[in-house]
Amino acid sequence: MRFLTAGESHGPSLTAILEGMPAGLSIDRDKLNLHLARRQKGYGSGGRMRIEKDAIQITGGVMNSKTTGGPISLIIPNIDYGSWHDRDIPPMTIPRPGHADLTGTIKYGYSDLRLSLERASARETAARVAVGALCSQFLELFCIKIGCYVVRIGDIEASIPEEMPYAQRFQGAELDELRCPVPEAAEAMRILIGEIMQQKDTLGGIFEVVALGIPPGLGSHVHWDRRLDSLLMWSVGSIHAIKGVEIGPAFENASKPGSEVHDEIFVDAEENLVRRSNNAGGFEGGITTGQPIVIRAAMKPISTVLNPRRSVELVTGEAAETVYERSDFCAVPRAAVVGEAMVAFTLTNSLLEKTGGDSIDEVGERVARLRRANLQDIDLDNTTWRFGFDSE
Ligand code: EPS
Repeated sequence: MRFLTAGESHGPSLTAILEGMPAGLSIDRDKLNLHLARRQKGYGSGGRMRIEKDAIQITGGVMNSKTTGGPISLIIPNIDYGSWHDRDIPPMTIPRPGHADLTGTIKYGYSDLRLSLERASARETAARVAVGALCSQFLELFCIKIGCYVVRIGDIEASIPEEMPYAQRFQGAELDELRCPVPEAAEAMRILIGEIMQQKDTLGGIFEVVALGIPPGLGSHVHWDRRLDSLLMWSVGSIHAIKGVEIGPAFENASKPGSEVHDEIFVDAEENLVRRSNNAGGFEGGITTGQPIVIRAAMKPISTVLNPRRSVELVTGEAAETVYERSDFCAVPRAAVVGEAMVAFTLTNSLLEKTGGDSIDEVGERVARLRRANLQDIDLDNTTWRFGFDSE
């Protein structure tokens, strides 16, 4: 499977084309729109979110609410286009530190920095969420559920009790404007964002995306670009302003001895091979263990800071301060929903790579036959064997 997006932040629309979805998947457009609305929530957004009311138009690959197997084309109109179309706008000549204004202009030789801004803008993530929402409808057929929540904004950390079930975390996140499942922490985050808005500054943070019900055996240890944990890190790391991604508590694990990190293996009464911890975040050797997949991502503070930053006027070469651009103050809750979408796409792709299948029925039969982490599914010879290569 693959997908492309096209469109500028203030252009007529965003477009996504998703190729490789099997035929026969029922698509609920209202549910897709719900995912778009989830991405638009979140205290700390700027004025743009009051303008846009994202809604999907499906213009290819879905007929009578079912996928045909053809490329699926999704369009999300930009309502704000109306206020930009055919207007004369002042030149933008002072690059904002942290944004793609300068790097994009150096690379593409633009005549105005705004050309960088238009495509670099995180507005593009609406199209990714549309794709991810479609993939989630596919994964739900196989009882795979993905959710996300915020664990840090600035220096406020939500200490989520380890025993809090994921379902409760997801539910708590859906009910909170900051997508934080710990109410006291959410309140502190809200106050902090309020202060940062007053100070005309911005904040980043950390979110978690968790996938439940994943069968063991997706991904592979045999080659670098087939390790599913690294594919997930890539896909989440590709989201605007994401500068770090870890699988499980990877950075915390790095300071502990192995005896405290690796998830010991036990057999339960039904002969399932089970773990009592999940420090591996759902992966061993780049392959899913069947445990929840846990991905954590660090988002830098939004780079459009209302407080002027020192920069350079590129026409004169003089030192200059950045000028006001409308933007968000904190977008971590929204980035979490985008993270969920990227994980949904990457896992759908991985499941389809494992099963193949052109129609949902074919995929369903093959998913049902996947090996599980159960003694019955493991067929070891238990005899001495010759370690040999035919290299001479
Ligand atoms: C963005 C700047 C803001 C954000 C935008 C991303 O838009 P504007 O420049 O129009 O005020 O609101 O995000 C969205 C519009 C969105 O839908 O997420 C940027 O520069 O990245």
